[in-house]
Amino acid sequence: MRKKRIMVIGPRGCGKTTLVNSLNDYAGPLSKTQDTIYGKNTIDVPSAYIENEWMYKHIIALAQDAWCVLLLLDQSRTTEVYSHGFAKAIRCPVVGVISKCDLKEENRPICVRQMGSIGVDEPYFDVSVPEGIGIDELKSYLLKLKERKGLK
Ligand SMILES: Nc1nc2c(ncn2[C@@H]2O[C@H](COP(=O)(O)OP(=O)(O)OP(=O)(O)O)[C@@H](O)[C@H]2O)c(=O)[nH]1
Ligand SMILES: [Mg+2]
Repeated sequence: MRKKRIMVIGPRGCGKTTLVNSLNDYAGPLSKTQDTIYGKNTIDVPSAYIENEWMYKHIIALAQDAWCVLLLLDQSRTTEVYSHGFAKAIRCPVVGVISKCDLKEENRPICVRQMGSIGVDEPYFDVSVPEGIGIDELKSYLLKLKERKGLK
């Protein structure tokens, strides 16, 4: 069986590749991600897949290669991009990540509300990779989740 990975989805520029690099212990340059990138532990999904509802089927298909999905919301920019209940269409666990938590703290309640409407259950992880916030908590949660799924 193909190795399962952590799939990362989210709106344009929300910090997917930054988070993916951290989950792969990789420090490299960033540029807009146009294609789906399979990393050591991760699948970095282009934002176009969630910005266009007709592309949702690609996310559902890619999720077959994932043991969990990190669904990102950008705390610095709260335009709604996911459709209502979207997370419920994904069969592996969906973990809510509020990225850029170092910016616009006043937007946190909006992000929490959006997570609920997308169908993501708590806990939500507030993360800022550049500021080193929340990443250790997220990693240890994922490790436990993986163990619980009998994957480790
Ligand atoms: N302040 C702040 N900036 C961040 C954070 N995470 C990422 N960034 C910055 O946001 C910009 C976009 O980050 P990326 O990781 O390329 O975002 P992405 O979601 O992969 O972008 P696309 O592939 O274009 O959709 C970069 O300039 C990052 O340095 C964060 O937590 N806080
Ligand atoms: Mg990217």
